[in-house]
Order: sequence, then structure tokens, then C-alpha cells
Amino acid sequence: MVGDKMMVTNGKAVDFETSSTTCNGIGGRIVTPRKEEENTAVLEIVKKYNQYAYLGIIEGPVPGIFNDLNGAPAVYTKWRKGEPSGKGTEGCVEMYTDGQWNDKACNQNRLTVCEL
Ligand SMILES: [Ca+2]
Repeated sequence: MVGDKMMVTNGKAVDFETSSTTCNGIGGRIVTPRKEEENTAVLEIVKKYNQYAYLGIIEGPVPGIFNDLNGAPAVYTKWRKGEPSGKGTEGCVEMYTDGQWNDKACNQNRLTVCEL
């Protein structure tokens, strides 16, 4: 728990769409860190399972500009140096095991982490 946000995982690594469907199915969405404290909470899960996780941040119509799942500009980001690098070819975002972010193709298998 971070504030009034609960973060949960089923321990499964799947593509972005499957992860999104899973989270929607329990009334939540893919976890979207909106401040450092929330990013740290996701990182704890990522480290526990030792798997990168997709975040609820996706590239908008303008390459290199990333939005939350409501289509609003991301209010918080933690890009690794040199990221985002995909320029339209990496539409999703993964969290590394150090908590930093990388834009990545959406068809990789990444840990499902939802927020409720
Ligand atoms: Ca990248």
C-alpha cells in the first residue's frame, strides 16, 4: 500500500495487452507511478520477482512523448539516461530492477503489476 493505492502482482510475465486485461479484470489498471514513493513501491515488487514490469505509461501520437492510460502527459517519470530511445518504435514502458524506466516494445513478457 502507498497512500490509498494498492499494488498487486500475480507473479506472471506477459505482454502489455494481457497484463492490461488482467488488471482491468480485477477492477484496476497497470501500475502507474505518479511520484517517487510509488515508484519505489513498484520497485520492491520488481526486485522481489527479479523481473522487469510494464508500467501504465504509453507513447502518445507524438513519438517520444509518453502519457498515462487516460492520455494525459505523465506527471512523473524516471527514465534511465538516454531513454526514451524508441522514437515511435517502443510504445510501452518497462521498469528495470533498479527502478529506472525504459521505453520498450509492448510484446515482451513483463511482470504484471496492477494498482487498485
Ligand atoms: Ca528504449
